[in-house]
Amino acid sequence: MRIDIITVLPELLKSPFEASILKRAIEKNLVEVHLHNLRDYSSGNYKQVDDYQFGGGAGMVLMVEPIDKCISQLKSERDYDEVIYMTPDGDTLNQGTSNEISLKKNLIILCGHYKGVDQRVRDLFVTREISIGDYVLSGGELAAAVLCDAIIRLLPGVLNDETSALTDTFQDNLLAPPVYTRPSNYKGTKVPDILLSGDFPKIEKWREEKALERTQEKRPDLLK
Ligand code: 6GU
Repeated sequence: MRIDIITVLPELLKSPFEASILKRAIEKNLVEVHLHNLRDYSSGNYKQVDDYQFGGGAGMVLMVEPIDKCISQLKSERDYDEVIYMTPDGDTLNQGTSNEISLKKNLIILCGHYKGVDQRVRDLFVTREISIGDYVLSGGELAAAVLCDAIIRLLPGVLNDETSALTDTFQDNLLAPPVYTRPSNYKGTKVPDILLSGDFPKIEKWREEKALERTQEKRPDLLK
């Protein structure tokens, strides 16, 4: 997979890809992530990428021309499966969408800022609009990092234990069951006996029951 991220704040997006699982995925060549500073595609001496909105009103709008230039440049180099625009009025990201996007080869992710982008960007270039929840962030960068994490960890070979993404919370519309590690008795609070029993069919059944119980209690909406 290759991900090209277009942003006015590339610095904000560097560190998530320089640590832990995402870093390792890049080092193993399972994914390439390229950051593009929108300002590099602006014309004129002032490197302008945003402007006031027609009709008046507070807040700046990202201009269509620099975004067109950047996307056109990328598209001249390879075919893209999706141009994803990160915006609070997009479709809310969930595990199903993450699974689907993780199967794509080349993605462009455009980070919104200020009041967003000129509507013509959305009409002309964007194939999918994604939000990460019903709250407003200062820009699409942190949301893009969330999306990238959600999809990259699903790529084959990224997680050490290949089965571990399959047992994630949400992967079967259930929350994950409780987990424990040593010590088996911490100041009198004990790990459930069944987990120490070595009876794996029974442990599996216990985990399924607990997952269902937890989902019923915390997220009954997932069971509908
Ligand atoms: Cl994708 N962008 C911004 N600016 N705020 C958000 C968001 C995206 N998703 C939730 N809030």
